[in-house]
Amino acid sequence: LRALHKPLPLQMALRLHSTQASVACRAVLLVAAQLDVPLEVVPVDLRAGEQLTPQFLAMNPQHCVPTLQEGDFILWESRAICTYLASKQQSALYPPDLRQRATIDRLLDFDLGTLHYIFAKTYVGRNLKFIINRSVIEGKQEAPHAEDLKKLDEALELLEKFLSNSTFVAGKQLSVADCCLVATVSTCEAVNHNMKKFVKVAAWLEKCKQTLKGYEKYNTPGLDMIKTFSEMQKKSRKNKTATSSQ
Ligand SMILES: N[C@@H](CCC(=O)N[C@@H](CS)C(=O)NCC(=O)O)C(=O)O
Repeated sequence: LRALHKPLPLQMALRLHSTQASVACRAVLLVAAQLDVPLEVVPVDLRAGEQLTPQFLAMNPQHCVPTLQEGDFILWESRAICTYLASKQQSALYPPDLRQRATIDRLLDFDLGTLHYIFAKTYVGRNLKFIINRSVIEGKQEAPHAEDLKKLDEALELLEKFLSNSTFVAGKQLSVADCCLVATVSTCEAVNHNMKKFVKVAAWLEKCKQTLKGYEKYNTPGLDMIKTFSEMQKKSRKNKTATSSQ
């Protein structure tokens, strides 16, 4: 069992197949930056379908980014990549203490299954086909549904509660869960979701923006792309409403 906790040498190059606008890719890049682990980023153009090429599918049949490549070891699912990198480095971002780990896992699962899930359903599309879904680019995206907006607020309200007496999402220490949730919550902000009532969330996000290494480099450019998509969608919906009422 002890061997499980031995740090593995980071000899092999770590390659990350990634797309800048992706929440999941930004989370991994933020974790790698906190760990000072160099990643060779291989950009994947999802709109051009680069994730559907035979080579990509041979590596990852689920055809998604981020995908980590370390020699012949391939790993996808951003949160699994984050915990793998932090464990490999024996980092306090994912400490060995079982209860601390379990708490961090709870927050990672909350992000995957609750917060990010409802964010994507609300703002990306009810069919959850991100970016490659041309309707996003062509502005054919439906406006957010009221019931989804309500569920997103409920998820943010839960995060507000989790932060009520803790500095970071899983306690006093920064963890991989903060990096993942920062990527999601900053994207809620980028699409102009009304965040005003979530005071603790706003304060935590601001603290993370100020303190996370590489925040500007790894999160901001993707957020800027999301802002542009979101504005395009809103404009196109407005134009459509104006045309149909003429
Ligand atoms: N749960 C996965 C989500 C991965 C995912 O859906 N990635 C999207 C971009 S955000 C993607 O690669 N879509 C392309 C496709 O599915 O073909 C994670 O956290 O890594």
